[in-house]
Amino acid sequence: MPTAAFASADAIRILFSRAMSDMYREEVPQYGALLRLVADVNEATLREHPKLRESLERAGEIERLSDERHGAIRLGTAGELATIARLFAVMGMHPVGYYDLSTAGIPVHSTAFRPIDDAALATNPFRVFTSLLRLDLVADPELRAEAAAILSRRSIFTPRALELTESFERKGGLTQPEAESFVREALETFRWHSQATVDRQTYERLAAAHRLVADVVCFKGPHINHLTPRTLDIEAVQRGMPARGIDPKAVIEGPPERACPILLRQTSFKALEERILFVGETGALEGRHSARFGEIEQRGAALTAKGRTLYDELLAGTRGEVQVGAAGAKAGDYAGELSARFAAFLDDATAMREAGLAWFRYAPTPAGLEAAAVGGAPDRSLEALVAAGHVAFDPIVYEDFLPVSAAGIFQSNLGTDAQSNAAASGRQAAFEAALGRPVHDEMALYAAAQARSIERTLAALEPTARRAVA
Ligand code: OOG
Ligand code: NI
Repeated sequence: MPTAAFASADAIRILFSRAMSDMYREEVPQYGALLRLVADVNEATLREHPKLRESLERAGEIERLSDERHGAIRLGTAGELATIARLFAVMGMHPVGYYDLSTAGIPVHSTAFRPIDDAALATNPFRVFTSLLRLDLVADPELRAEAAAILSRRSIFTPRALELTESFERKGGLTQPEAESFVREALETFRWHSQATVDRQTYERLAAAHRLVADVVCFKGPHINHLTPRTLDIEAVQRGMPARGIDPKAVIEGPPERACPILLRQTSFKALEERILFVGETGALEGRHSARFGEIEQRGAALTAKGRTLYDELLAGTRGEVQVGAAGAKAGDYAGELSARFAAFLDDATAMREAGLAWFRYAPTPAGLEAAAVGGAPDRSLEALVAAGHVAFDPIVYEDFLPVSAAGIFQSNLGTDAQSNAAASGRQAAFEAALGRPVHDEMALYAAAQARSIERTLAALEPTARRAVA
């Protein structure tokens, strides 16, 4: 049983997300420049769009916005995945969703660790997109065995981080000093190490199989490879990047610009060329590795299964028609085609709600509460209350990721913007076996959030007199 003596999971997550941001700003100075640009754009957007500000305020999104970010790591073994799940659990982050990147020719599968309940999300929605290398997709059996052997020799967690995680599991929490120590120790797993754990030939053989294989296998740990702030206007940030010395990738991933944003739009700046040192070499001979990059995102409405199917169809149609080439060739055609196709996706919250395309969070309006105080509306079904103006609704923010977008982000940072639609198949069962538990189904989480808000709203609009009697 958690007691008052324990730091809350939310508090630990806030500490960790800030510590991670500070570390990354030191490691990648451009990240600091990006944070400043995003803060400027968000401020201007809120000033110019009072309606947006109101809706974000109603949803409790304003407070979390400046602290909101996601990161990504790539792990090498099932054991690493199972253990990181335990560390994230200390911070109230749980695996949600399964992402199969192999369909885009990337040898990983992934989940997102994030908070899942409304209050935790509102407090701080820190997410980590976590991938597990699929060595089964390395064709050469000898190289596969060699990679597995190298990975089996590393330990990516500090002994103290493991000890504190065990203590959390045993006692149900960490005291404040333990929590602070946990954050410092857990951070070590995400740190960049410029010293490779292998010699140059090994690195090159692994990189030849796939650059991602080298990135995962040749280092001491799963360095955080980006941290992504959330912007309210991704077009403005994309346009503003060059003036601040940041070189963005060619196309914004995800849906096109809309009046009512849906899901997730993302863009990134190119990976840094890092100087690395191989085993057996001195500083005189340096290697080069690109691992870390910058990304921004704009979040919109979480879609229902019906909305998501339509999104997937429209996106696939666009990508079938225009394929963006290396170095962003045809990026303009792609954006045009995307907008044209998405004309078929209703762009208005009321219409999207009526068509069942998105999830919504309902709340009583002041008029509704007044009416309840004097006996309530005659018809208290949700739809009647919405029609009477007694209930307002706002889209529920999408808290997850998109596999096609993620593939685009991976690819642009492996040195190409060329889109790829290659195929292999996912192995969710194997992933969950490695994780040691099933991932949460994101659709079920959104459906539950909507249902809870309806329940609360209807309860709040019960006529006051009747509530007093009951
Ligand atoms: C993860 C890329 C995916 C996103 O925002 O979709 C991602 C990686 O490169 O490891 O972070
Ligand atoms: Ni990302």
